[in-house]
Amino acid sequence: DDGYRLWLSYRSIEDAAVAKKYKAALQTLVIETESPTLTIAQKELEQAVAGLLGTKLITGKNMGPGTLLLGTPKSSPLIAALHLDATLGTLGDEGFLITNTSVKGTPCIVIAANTDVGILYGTFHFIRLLQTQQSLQSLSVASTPKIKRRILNHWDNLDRTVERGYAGFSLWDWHKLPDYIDPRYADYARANASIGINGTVLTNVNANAQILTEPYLKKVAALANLFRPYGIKVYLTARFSAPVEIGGLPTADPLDADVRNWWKKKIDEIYTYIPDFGGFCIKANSEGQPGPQNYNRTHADGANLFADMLAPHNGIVMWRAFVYSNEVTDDRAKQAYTEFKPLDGKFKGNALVQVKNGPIDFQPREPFHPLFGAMPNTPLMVEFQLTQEYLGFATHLVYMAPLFKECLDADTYTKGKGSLVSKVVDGSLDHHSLTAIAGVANIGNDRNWCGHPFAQANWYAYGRLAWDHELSSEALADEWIRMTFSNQPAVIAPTKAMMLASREITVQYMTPLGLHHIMGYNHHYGPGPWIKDKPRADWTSVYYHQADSLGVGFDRTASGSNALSQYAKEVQELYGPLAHCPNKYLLWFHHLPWKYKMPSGESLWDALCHAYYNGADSTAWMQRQWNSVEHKVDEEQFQHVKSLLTIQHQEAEWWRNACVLYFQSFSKMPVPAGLEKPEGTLEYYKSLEFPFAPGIRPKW
Ligand code: BDP
Repeated sequence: DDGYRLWLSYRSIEDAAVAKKYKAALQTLVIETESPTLTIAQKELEQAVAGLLGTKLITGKNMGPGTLLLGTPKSSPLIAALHLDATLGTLGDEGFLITNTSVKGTPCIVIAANTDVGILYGTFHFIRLLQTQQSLQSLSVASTPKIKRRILNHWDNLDRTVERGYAGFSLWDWHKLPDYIDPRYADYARANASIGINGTVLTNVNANAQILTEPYLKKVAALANLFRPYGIKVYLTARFSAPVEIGGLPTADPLDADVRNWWKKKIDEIYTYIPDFGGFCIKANSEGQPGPQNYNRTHADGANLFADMLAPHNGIVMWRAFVYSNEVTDDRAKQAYTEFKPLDGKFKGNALVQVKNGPIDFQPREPFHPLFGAMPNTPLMVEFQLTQEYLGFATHLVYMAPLFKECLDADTYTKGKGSLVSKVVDGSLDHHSLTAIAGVANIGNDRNWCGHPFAQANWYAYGRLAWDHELSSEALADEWIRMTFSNQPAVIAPTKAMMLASREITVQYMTPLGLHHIMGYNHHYGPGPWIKDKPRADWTSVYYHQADSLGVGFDRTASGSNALSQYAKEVQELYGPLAHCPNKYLLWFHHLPWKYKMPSGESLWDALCHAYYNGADSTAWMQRQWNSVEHKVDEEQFQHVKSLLTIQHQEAEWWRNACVLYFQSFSKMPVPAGLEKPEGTLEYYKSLEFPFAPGIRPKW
């Protein structure tokens, strides 16, 4: 198994008793009407039954023994006769119902919804029940997504390189589109539909205006046509200066009449090719990208230009809040809030502000972004990064559901206790009906899509959480393991334990106790706490850890940058007083002496060392967990993961040694008793800097 089939591998069910029951229940598929979406559902069920049970599902219009009945009340008289309206009425456009019932005296399983796409989601849910070997008795599933737009952001360039992509080149073969439709596009769409993802931004946030030209729009339309029956809308990134670059105008000022007219025409044109085009995701005035501030206009002026032109077509604009400025010397963690908070209420109704989970940049651990809850009059969406830019690329095994959940479950307290980030994002806290979530894709044209076999779990968990953020990391790991590898308890238990611990372990060996942004320069791979003297202070590591002979950490309390003041009072109380601040955010909010006494009684220095050693040692534990499943999972997958875990273990020691030696050069304190001294010298680790990552792997 090369991993191509993802979690939809449909391996044959070994448990004979389960298979027997399933075979009896799944002989006939009844679909009374045809549509492209229903045909996809039909084919998927046929494929699943063939793979899981080795039998053929007969599709037709007549009920028989072992029938699965699919339909909407509108398209299926049999479904209409079941009078499911009360339940269906609460399920919206995408929700579904799965239940056991009987039709004209024949017992059957029904998947019903208000739309064909709802049926498709219900179908994938039903297949998941089979893959995870759930009982088909007393089925009663009614499910509807909590967030409306569940989107992947591809940072894919038109030359097929992928910014921060570690799984090959872009899936989008722009050169051969629109005439050649790679069969892989359909598999991409299937995978997304199976977890409820309903939108994809095809292009990099660092945008190229060429995508908005006619030849490219025809290519985009071909993808949109293919994705449509899977319930997936296509979105693009818009380069703010496009009116100048491809429109020949002297300015891109969002209030200039010619500029507005240019965008209006361009957007109208897009809708002639793609009538259900989703809209734009825009990065402006950030890291050198052009934006409204080039013309002394605000982010709201910029976003509203697009919102105005997209509104007649029901399109939306997702305006990113990832901004930090060269000229501003204030703490980078504060800048998005400083710029956006005053604009609350100034955005048009079809504009959302897209906010990264934390205030800096997708670090192994960050507290939630202070904008969540702070802009009640603006729909905010959260942006997670599935591609592991700061988490060891596609080489380290890091199951990210706990990271997503940590943010979603965080309490902003902006409307009292229980004002969770998830409630800001799903619109329930501030009563927004336009809701969205974005995940920066970890997908490329590697045969196994994501590079690391376990990176698929992050795509999976992201989609499932976008649908229902109340699902637990554990439940999602459980499902994914069963669907991807095996239903055997001897596989599930160690694999799940390894997955669930992996993010915390990674934090320990990379950035424990609230440290952040101390990785290699530019490529962001490997340790680089010594990085300094770069074009911007906030591109260095020393800016973030502030280590000196006295102590370490970024003081973000009132005695420092006071970034803490951007949070609600209750949050300030949690992280401000040292007595309350949890270890995980200690050095994020505080600069502390090396001898500071931790709650455990040990010194900060000792605690830091212990964290690094625990983290690195735990990667050996991960190896042991995985070794225990040998011969119980596919051999090719086993060997692949095993090799990557060996690299991860070596690199965890690399992180540990480099960071301990570096911080020791300030603390001047010994590595605590019982821990072996790091091998090599600090100079050696510094010499491992390389321009492209991953480069030479350290050997000691
Ligand atoms: C940073 C990446 C950079 C992205 C930027 C963004 O290093 O490549 O362009 O985020 O999100 O994490 O715009």
